[in-house]
Parts: sequence; C-alpha cells; structure tokens
Amino acid sequence: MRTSGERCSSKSWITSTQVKNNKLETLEEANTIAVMALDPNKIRADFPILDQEVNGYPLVYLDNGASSQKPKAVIDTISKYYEHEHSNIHRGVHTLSGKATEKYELVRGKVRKLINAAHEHEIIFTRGTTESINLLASSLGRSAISEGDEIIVSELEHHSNIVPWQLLCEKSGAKLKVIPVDDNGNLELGAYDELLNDKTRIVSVAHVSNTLGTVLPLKEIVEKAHDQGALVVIDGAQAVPHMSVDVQDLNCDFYCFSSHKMFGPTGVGVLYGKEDLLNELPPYHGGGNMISRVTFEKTEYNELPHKFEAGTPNIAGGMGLGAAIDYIEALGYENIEAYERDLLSYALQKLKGIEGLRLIGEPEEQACVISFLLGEHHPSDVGAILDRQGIAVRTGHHCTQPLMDRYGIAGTVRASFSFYNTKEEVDILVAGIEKARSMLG
Ligand code: 7TS
Repeated sequence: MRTSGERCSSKSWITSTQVKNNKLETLEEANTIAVMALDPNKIRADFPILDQEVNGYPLVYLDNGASSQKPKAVIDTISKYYEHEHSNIHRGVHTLSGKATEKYELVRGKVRKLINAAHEHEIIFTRGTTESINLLASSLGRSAISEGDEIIVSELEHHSNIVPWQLLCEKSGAKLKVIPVDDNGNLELGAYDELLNDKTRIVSVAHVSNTLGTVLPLKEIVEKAHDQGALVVIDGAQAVPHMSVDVQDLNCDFYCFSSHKMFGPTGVGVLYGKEDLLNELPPYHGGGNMISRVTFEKTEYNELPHKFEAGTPNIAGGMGLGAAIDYIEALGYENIEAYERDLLSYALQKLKGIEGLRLIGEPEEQACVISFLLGEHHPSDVGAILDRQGIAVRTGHHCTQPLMDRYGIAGTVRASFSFYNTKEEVDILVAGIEKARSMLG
C-alpha cells in the first residue's frame, strides 16, 4: 500500500490541527497524527456543501457511490483556473496556453502516481468511466474481436460495464459470458474457471461493486485470464475513492475510473492502459489533437496519450481532478482505508440490530457500501422517509439490474459512505430507518 503525506502542509485539515495544537510544530508530527487517525470533523470543514440543512435537518450525505462531494480546494482550483489561467491547451504558442498545457499535463503525472502506472502516456483522459469502457469496447472491437470470440463480465457489474460489451457482441458475433455471484455477493470463482477458455479475449470486471460493496479478488482474476491469453479491463469507479490502487501490482491491462466519485469534478475520467496495448489499439474519436498529419488520402495519428484524446478536453475538470488527487494523497489512503473499515463495521453492526432489516450481500471483503431492504417495504418508500429527515441515500437498481434479478428483487436502499461521514451519521441513519419502519408499519 502506498501513501503520501508530503503535501499535508497545504491542506486545511492538517493546518488547523497545527494551529490549534501548539505542541505540533513540525509537519512530521502532524503526519504522525494523520497516520494514527483521520478526524472527519476537521475534514468536513473542507466540504462546504455538507454544512447545510435539508428538509429542516442537518444533511447526512450517504450517496457517495453515485457521486462524492468536493473539497474547497477542488472548487477553488476550478475558479482560479477560469479567473486567471484559462486557454486552450496543446495548441497556441502564447504564454497562457503554454501555462495551461503545462498544468494540465502535470495532472496526468499525478494520476500516474496515484495508480502507480509505469508511464504518464499510459493515462488517457476521458469523460468518465462510461466513456473509458466504451472507448475500449470500440477500439478492441475493431482490432481484437471477431465472431466466436468470448467476453467475460460478472453478474454484479454496473450497466456501464455490460452494455458496451453487448453492443460489441451484437456487432462482431462474439459471445458474452457471465461469472455468477453467490448469495453473499462474492464471485463464484469456480464458475469463472469453467468459463475461461482459449476463445476468451476480454475479461472485464469491477474492482468494487457499486451495489454490494464487494471487493473482487482481482489478482487471481487477472492471472487466470492472462493464462488464457485474455486481456483484463477493470472498472475501478468505486475503488479509487476508497482504496489505494496499483495497476502494475494488479497487472491488469486497462483500468477505468471517474473523477466525480473521487472528490473531483464531473465530466472527466481516466483510462489507464499498458503502453504496448494502447499503441496497438486504433483510435476512438477522430478530430483535432489526435492526429500528427492529415491529408485527404491518409491521416497519421498522434502518439500516446493524444491518439485517444480528440478535441478540446475538459481542461478545468482536469485541473479539479489534480486538486482532488492532492487532497486524497494528503489524507493518505492508509488513513482513509483504516477509517472507513472502522466506520463500515460500526454501520454493519448497527444496521443488523434493526428488526426486519435484511442486508443484501455480505461479501468476504467489502468497501464502505451497504445495500439493504426493510421488511417488504419498497426501497423508494424507505428512501423518501429518510430524505424527509435530511438523509440522502440511493434507492432502486443502482444500474445493476442483472444483479437485482439474481437476488429476485427490484431494488435496494443503498448507503454509501466516505471518509467525511461519521459514526454519529450512522446513528442518525439507524434512527431514520427505525422511524421509517414505524411509519410504514
Ligand atoms: N462503474 C461503476 C462500478 C459505477 O459505480 C458507475 C457509476 C459507473 C461505472 C459509471 O460511472 P460514470 O461516472 O461514467 O457515470 N455508479 C453510480 C451509482 O452507483 N450510482 O449512480 C452512479
């Protein structure tokens, strides 16, 4: 596990620790405190949106799986960019454009470091996880897939990691195979072994389930796929906000995630791919920036990463993503993971104490995401009563309809936590559910 505390000095939560406690004189001391414990109350002060009332109650935001909130550092970075720094990038000779280009490219380096990719040019900026997976399905579809080939996904995938592969199968005549999930929400790895064969070209699975919180045993999945000569795509949308990711250690071929779920802005995301594979793949969108020479007879493509980045990107979004990465690294994944582990076990223990509450999935390894049903009540009725108490959860199928079919249910109530959530908020959730139970009868 990699952590970084070296940027702590610029973070208000640690700065305020230093100011409030005169004994803390050096950054090293402040870092030690950070490693020992992450204080959500200090962190919450960095997220202005959390400090408000909804329906007359203090907001309890437990819909981080859909999108996380943004620290002031991210918001300020975007404002500053538009107030002082905006220009198009990779184009003009003028100073402002040069500076914007330099700063945007620095973010690519931050992403590389965050997921420990070998090279900066293995980081492709996209609009989000959905676009990253569609890019792969399109480019792999035109270069590596033909009739009779097989693509494996799992039963717990988000629609974003199902439909692009189905579209590819429709077009190419390839077959989609599905790794089943057991009652607890774990993948049935024995069945995976049986699905794999020399026709398998791609295995595309989530790192963390957005509905059940299951953390998938990726190393085993990757190794077995590689033994059959298949490529492995990881949908990391729900992992990066919670845990340290090392793409070289995982040895996956591609890894996708979204900025807006990891405290950055919407409309920007990442596709990581191994250099040699990205070099082999044909481009996705055509347009400016992705070319080196255009004639009507033939176009030559730009080198990585630009080959996959046609048109003007979400520059401000990229800057905001850079600030989000700085923020995460200042907290340190080790601290985030330890804090969320504790919060998850507290929440599970409290929720299990509620009469009539049924957890959907109790996976062996779980991120801070919990799905449940309350008696026979419709999830949206429970969600609406919680909302009236200022508690934001998501209800429904969570874009995982096949997984809902697997459990024979239409949807769940989902509480998805982040490092700024507290045990007090878990208690408020529990009281809110008890109230829903008594109101719904
Ligand atoms: N993959 C997973 C595992 C996800 O959870 C999501 C979004 C996506 C892909 C798509 O990400 P996007 O940023 O491209 O939209 N998940 C959810 C969710 O659980 N609730 O709302 C969106």
